[in-house]
Amino acid sequence: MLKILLIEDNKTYQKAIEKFISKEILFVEFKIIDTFEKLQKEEIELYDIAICDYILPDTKNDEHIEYLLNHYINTIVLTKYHDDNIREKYIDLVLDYIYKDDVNTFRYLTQLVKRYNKNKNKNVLVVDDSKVIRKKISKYLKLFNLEVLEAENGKEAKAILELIDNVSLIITDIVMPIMDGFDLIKSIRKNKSFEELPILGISGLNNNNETIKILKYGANDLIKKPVLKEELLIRVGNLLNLYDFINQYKQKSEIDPLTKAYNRNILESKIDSLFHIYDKKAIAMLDIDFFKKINDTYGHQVGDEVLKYFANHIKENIRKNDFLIRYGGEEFLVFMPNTSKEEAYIVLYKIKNSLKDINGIKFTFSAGIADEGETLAEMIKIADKRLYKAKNEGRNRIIFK
Ligand code: GH3
Ligand code: MG
Ligand code: MG
Repeated sequence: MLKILLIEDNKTYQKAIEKFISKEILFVEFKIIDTFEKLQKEEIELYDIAICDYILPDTKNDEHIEYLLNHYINTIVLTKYHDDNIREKYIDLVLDYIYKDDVNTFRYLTQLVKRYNKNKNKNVLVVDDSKVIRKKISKYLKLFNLEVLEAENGKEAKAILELIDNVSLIITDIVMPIMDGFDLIKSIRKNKSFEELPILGISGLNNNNETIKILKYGANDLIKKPVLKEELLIRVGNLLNLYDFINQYKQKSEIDPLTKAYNRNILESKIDSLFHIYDKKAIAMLDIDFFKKINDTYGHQVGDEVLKYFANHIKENIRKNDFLIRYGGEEFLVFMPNTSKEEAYIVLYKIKNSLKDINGIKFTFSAGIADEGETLAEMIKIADKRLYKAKNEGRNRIIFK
């Protein structure tokens, strides 16, 4: 739940802001107040973020903004004044400074708050040999609700990436000792698991030819030094939005909508690389017996119910680290890391013996298990052969030899 403290005396603005933001964020709660006096009675630490008008009926200057900042709440200032001095004074301290112009104000504010909310627990890796610049960028990112990891050069950055698997963005300087930004970007892009990881290059280079190389080597975007806070946060927001979108899309494309098991796409995108990480692993292929008859007798919809039940039943009996994949119509593959075929047999035996009737329909399955094979394709082939053997020997059995 995102808790917003909205300090605004204009009723129209109050309503519009609440309406715009509530439309985009599902779990959001507003507390709306309209004077500095009321603000001083609030328990500010209860809120995640403050959106604050620059002028309130009971303030002379900007004492209410000072007050918010002294209470360490991330604050967005709204103002009618396009005043450079005010902006200069606050821009480094508040999350953002937004002019009240037209409806675009609400759109921008909503996008900002939405991004802020999604940034929670997201890691950004900041790579720069200058501690001063690292601290400056970190400060801005933390205002934006992001977690920050720091590295002094490309080599350190790579070590962190190997250790921490949920980095959402890399911001990297180019000229650094030991390993520079060019080599870091190239080496990240070489690694398949970081294919989509967004990279923002920061260039202090004067040479355009060199600067543009940052993008050619695979950075997604680029800013020039000195780093301007608003530019940084807007570009960071755009990159994170894109990354979220790709991940959501990817996730959807890897899940079978009927059974919620993974589909075959995950074999190539994930299982293949896991296969080479684990020394010991097993693959089981399970296929429902005479499934066509179930469809023919009871109809396709009932067949679907049987499939859903079967997938669910398998899922309930395998470990968290195992992967259930719908390999074909009524054929499922289970990838089991750190498991021998004998151990896999025990799991499948349990699945077989605890299988229940569904809508009064009795059914069985046949399975083949393998832990031999140098490649994923080879191991699948061996398991599949054994499944075929199980079918030929009369079905309703599990074969691992
Ligand atoms: P066997 O014991 O040899 O495996 O026989 P079987 O009838 O199970 O195998 P077969 O491959 O002949 O038939 C599989 C059937 O599964 C045919 C197909 O229409 C059905 N099927 C595939 N996908 C779905 C689905 O998503 N829903 C339903 N209801 N049926 C499906
Ligand atoms: Mg079948
Ligand atoms: Mg089949």
